[in-house]
Amino acid sequence: MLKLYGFSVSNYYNMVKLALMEKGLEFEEVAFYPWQSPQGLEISPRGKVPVLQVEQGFIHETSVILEYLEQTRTGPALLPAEPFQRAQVLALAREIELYIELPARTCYPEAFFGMAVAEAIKAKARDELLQGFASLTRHAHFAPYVAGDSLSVADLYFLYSVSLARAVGLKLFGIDFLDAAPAAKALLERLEQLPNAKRIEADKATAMPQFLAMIAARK
Ligand SMILES: N[C@@H](CCC(=O)N[C@@H](CS)C(=O)NCC(=O)O)C(=O)O
Repeated sequence: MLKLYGFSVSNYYNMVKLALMEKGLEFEEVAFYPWQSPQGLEISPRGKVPVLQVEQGFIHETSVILEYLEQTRTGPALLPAEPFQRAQVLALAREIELYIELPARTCYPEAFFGMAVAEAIKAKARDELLQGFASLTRHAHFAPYVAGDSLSVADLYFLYSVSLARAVGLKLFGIDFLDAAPAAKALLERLEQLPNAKRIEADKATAMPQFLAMIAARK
């Protein structure tokens, strides 16, 4: 059986978890904090989650895991089979990761974990996020999903990255990055209501206290 290694507070972990659930695949969750041991770093060289264990071994990097699942497993498709259409969806997912997730992530310590982030880092993140959201609203379809009429890998990134980046905007900059994008706001609300997304959110809420204690111990 597939095994998903990581922790429920991780937004990247939850992207893969939602893909597995939406595809109706059986999988087991394995609590995993790769930075804690040399064995962890053998499975995940950069110490990140998620990692997927399959028959032949381990696969790390969310985008790679998602493509692997698409190529090897059954269930509702989260990527088009046609190469050009597939590239369009993957480009949207990549844009969300590079231009929204990564700048927002530099502010997570202050937005979510009670630690201060340097003003220069916050200013850079704010600027990049404004551009990232402008780019997303120019390129995404929101009709009704990010890439068109069906749920795709781009929606997984959208749900789990944009929600956090939006919270960063509201908490640190007093900006709602989705203010100019009502269709995007509506999609976020709809995705949050997916039964599987609600289960994932509940698992995250359960895991949060232990995670915060671990962060405090690492400080
Ligand atoms: N490029 C990685 C990024 C994954 C990532 O950043 N995971 C975070 C949790 S959301 C993590 O493992 N952080 C641990 C750390 O950086 O020490 C992917 O796509 O899977």
